[in-house]
Amino acid sequence: MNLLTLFAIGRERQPDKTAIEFSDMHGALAPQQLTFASLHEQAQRWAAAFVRMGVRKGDRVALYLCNRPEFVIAYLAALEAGAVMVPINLRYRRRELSHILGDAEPALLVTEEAQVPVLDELSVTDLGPGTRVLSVDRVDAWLEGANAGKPAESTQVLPARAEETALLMYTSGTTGASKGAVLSHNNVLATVTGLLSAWAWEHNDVLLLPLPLFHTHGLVVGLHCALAMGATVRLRTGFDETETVNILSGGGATLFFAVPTIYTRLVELLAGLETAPDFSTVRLFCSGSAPLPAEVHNEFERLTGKRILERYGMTETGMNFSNPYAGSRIAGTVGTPLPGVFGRVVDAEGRELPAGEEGELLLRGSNVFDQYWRAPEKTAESFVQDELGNRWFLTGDLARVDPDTGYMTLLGRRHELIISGGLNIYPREVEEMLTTFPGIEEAAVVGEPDDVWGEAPVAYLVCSCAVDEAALERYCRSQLASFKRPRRLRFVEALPRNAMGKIQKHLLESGG
Ligand code: MLC
Ligand code: AMP
Repeated sequence: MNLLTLFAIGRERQPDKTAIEFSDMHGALAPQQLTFASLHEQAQRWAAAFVRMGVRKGDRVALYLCNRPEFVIAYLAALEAGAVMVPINLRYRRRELSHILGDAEPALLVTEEAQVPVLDELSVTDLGPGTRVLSVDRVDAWLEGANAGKPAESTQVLPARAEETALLMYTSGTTGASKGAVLSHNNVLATVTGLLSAWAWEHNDVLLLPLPLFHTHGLVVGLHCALAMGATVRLRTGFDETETVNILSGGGATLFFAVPTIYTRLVELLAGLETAPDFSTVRLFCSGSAPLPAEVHNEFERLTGKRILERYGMTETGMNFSNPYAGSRIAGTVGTPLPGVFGRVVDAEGRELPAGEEGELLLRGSNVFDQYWRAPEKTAESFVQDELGNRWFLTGDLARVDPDTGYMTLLGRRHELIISGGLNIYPREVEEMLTTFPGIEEAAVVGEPDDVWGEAPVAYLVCSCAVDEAALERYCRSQLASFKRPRRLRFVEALPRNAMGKIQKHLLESGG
């Protein structure tokens, strides 16, 4: 079994049914509807072209695309060609792109015309000599060129084995540079099959998906489950409050998956309406990727009568824990392990702790990735073996299991990490960038609570001369994805340090 064989089950159930219904909230791209059969047929044509362009088994195919049907076609085509798909966050700028492209060395970078200005900033060395760039907006030209007059049998590729790599997904690293999590077909299949049963997916489900396909939440939890089940995805380029409420109250979706920031914004909108919209045809609202505040959880239920199901996942592991589909969904918890996932909470010495005590969460199961791409040391640091020889992944998440309910609560992170609107920001990366700006001698970035984003990065700066804040903001925007730039700057004489000289960030976080 590989991902394509799983998707074939969904497709063959009703080939003429709509797989993807797409519309662009910005109006730049035309609306589209694609059946399962036509999605498959196009993916095969693209795959043949990829192979003829030289893509070989195990090669990387990077996608730098917004949510659009061509993302799905290119992804399936990459798998059909035996390649590994590398999704890239569309908000990444030159520095972040150049790191990923240099590390993954993709044979193809599939992109779109709207990204040309960003890609134009890349030099030949950023791109690498072996990377060919294709625009999905010029598909006819390269499909014709690649497929002209060549026999179809030359493009046959052996089906992937379950242990072969399907995805290389970059996650921000504690050291500043992002690292690629190598996910096999088997890893992703474990999450998908676990979720299909845990959340009672049905083939007549319709999922409204505003989340980006370049992260696990949109890609694996959303798209993969729908393709496997033969359910329809209403794919959007982003989140629009009004359209979302209209679709959900108009019977246009049975499932809605989102990050807490989206629920916060929905609650704000719903609270201002005179009559509450009727969401009775939506059978499941899910939240994940960041902590859902209990207040938002309860307020959403008060306004809609629907209780959100919160679950917990990671790029490296897919989905791990979930509140129950049938049963009590407890605010502030992520529920119990999904089928086939094992978790244990350990102390600083790695000893397993009883329920009720707080420690780091370790995970194992078929869903857990095997290694970071070309980073054996990072991989070695990220796993420990128990007395039975089982290999456990150190999640870095601090957790406690309730002794009565068995539900887990996440309490924070062992490493510094800011989660803003479901997107990860590692302070170290932002600090390193800030100190390359003239006049900034030292920088410390901390997360501060934010009503909408959950957390927002704030920079404490020690400067040798006056810094032009507007110029610094422009610099940040040119160097970093915009969501990572500090929302506030605080100029200080010195950063608080302990006797060892280590910056004491907790003093900054409390406003020191
Ligand atoms: C956008 N902006 C953000 C931001 N998203 N700022 C901080 N944090 C964010 N997350 C900023 C932009 O930089 C821009 O700033 C302004 O907001 C408007 O941008 P936009 O593109 O119009 O924003 P919007 O469409 O409203 O996006 C909000 C959002 C989006 C919540 C829909 O952030 C989002 O899709 N988040 C989810 C990401 C996700 O899928 N994470 C899952 C990772 S997987 P300016 O100044 O330029 O105007 C994972 C594992 C698991 O974590 O368990 O799922
Ligand atoms: P990423 O590296 O982008 O995949 O983010 C994974 C991290 O998101 C996890 O390690 C958690 O810290 C966090 N996360 C995911 N889901 C939840 C949740 N429901 N509650 C709190 N944190 C979460």
